Amino acid sequence: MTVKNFQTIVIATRNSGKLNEFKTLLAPLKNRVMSLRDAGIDRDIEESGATFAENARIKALAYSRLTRFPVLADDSGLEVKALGGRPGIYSARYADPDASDEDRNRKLLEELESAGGNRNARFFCALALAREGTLLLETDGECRGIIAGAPRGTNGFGYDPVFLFPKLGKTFAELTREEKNEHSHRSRAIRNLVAQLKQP
Ligand code: ITT
Repeated sequence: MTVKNFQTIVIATRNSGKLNEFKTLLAPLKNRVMSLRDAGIDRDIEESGATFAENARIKALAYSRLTRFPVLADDSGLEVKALGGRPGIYSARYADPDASDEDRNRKLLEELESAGGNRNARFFCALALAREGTLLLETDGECRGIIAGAPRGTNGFGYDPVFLFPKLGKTFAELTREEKNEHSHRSRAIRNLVAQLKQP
């Protein structure tokens, strides 16, 4: 199986920040990248798994039963050491359902302030590729960093303003799109996926 077998890939996410990153990261493959909306899918799938990998698999398999195109799903999030790995798989659901990214970042900084201790963290991304109810591939990628004292930067999405990437001395929200796409958990997971797709 090679990536050339897939003229079109549906990206199973409703998160526009993720979708934009996938479009850029998958551009070199020259496959057509469709969103769920492009594919006419409006159902939401419950993320009932206990790990990032399980949730990615659940989303990829469920959405792949609703289209004839292969489906790539991402489950990702931020794990903070001093918070015992939280928010982790609950990163999107940390704080109230109608909370904004800013609200979640504020809550994280406050919680970390009271927890004290070290501010080490990592972003993790699990990917699953499925076609018509069959799982084809799974990969993951991580990026280690430190939670900043206060939000910085306006690029990216989600927890990017509070995630300091020590190698560049900037938060992910201060990186250009190209810089984030070179180092992020998602780009590492995609590189792993492409490498597996290229295997004979
Ligand atoms: P889909 O399930 O539709 O893909 P979602 O936003 O609910 O969208 P997840 O359940 O995987 O996706 O939650 C991931 C959350 O983790 C996301 O909402 C962000 O808050 C955070 N996150 C993941 N990747 C991130 C990144 O690259 N930068 C900043 N925050 C990120």
